[in-house]
Amino acid sequence: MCKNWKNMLTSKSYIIGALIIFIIFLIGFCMQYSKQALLSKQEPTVDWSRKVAEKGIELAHCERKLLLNSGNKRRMALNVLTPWLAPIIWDGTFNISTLDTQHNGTRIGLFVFAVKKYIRFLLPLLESAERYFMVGHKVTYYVFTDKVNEVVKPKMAEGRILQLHNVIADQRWEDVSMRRMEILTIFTKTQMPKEIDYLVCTDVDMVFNDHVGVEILGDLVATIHPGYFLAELEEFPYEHRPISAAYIPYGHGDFYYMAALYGGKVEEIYKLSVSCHEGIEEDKKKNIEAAWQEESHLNRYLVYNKPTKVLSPEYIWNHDLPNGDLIKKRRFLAVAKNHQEVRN
Ligand code: 5GW
Ligand code: MN
Repeated sequence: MCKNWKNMLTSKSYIIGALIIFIIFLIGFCMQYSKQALLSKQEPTVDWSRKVAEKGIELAHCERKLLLNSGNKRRMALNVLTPWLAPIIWDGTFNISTLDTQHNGTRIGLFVFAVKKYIRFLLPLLESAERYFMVGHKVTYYVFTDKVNEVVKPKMAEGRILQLHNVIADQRWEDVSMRRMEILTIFTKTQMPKEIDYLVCTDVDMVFNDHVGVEILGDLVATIHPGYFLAELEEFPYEHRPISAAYIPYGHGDFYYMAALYGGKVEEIYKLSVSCHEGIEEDKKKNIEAAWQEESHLNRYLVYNKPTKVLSPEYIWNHDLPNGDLIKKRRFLAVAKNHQEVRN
């Protein structure tokens, strides 16, 4: 009896134990389920493409930080601030809707030269600008060409204007490229101050390939040359001959800027173009020409008149360049061209 009772007790306690465990499981399951149901009510869907994009931005920052901290290479361009505390614009460093609101009503000009065979690059540039450049803002395209009658107007959004201006076609390409500075000195003094707040100057053999908006606006803005963003100061192709007005002594300078994209307030571009044009004329009188024509003069100006904003190589890229893994967004691309064919 005593044994039986003992047996009964053990089997009973087994049943009770199992029951308790089952109840605990049941409570646990219910809690989990209700939590999930609650959560799914608060957060209906997760935008994974956005999450992935955010991770991409984080990763790009981490990669840049790692590179910044590693080795003895000069990697200033990977930073998000210059030593004079101007922002270097990389993806993820700005909130475009905040900036768009700040720039409500801002009038922006795009200055571009398309003479001789380079007229073929104009329509693709303008069409891509309609997709990506300052979308939603007031834009005036200032196109300078020797072939006004051949220009095909792209389909343009409201608030966007195309202005065509006649310009003579210089024989030498170096002169074509440099004449842009002379034309800028005239238009930034007379016409543009009445029509626009900021001017963006670009090459024509380019296409917009991703967002380029008001984040690039500032008093004086220049773009880091994508071929030299990891280069040492000594490697920059500045003009180093003291005889040239574009002279930059060894050891001076910060970045090598590319003349295919720069901009700023109209009055700042007036000052810049006057200085560069005067330098070009001084050199001409001495029968010399700077290493990279107006780009050399532009670089000289920017070494001694620091830009207030610097654009990362996201803003000028070329498919062939090395270290492209560091450039997640390719916003403005150089068009591949047959140099021999377009220049003759
Ligand atoms: C440029 C070089 C050789 C022969 C002709 C030209 C040229 C330049 C031209 O015939 N027509 C013309 O409008 N240009 C303007 O100068 C374009 O806006 C062009 O984008 C800019 C700079 O010349 P690029 O683009 O050939 O210079 P890289 O450094 O981009 O090759
Ligand atoms: Mn070009």
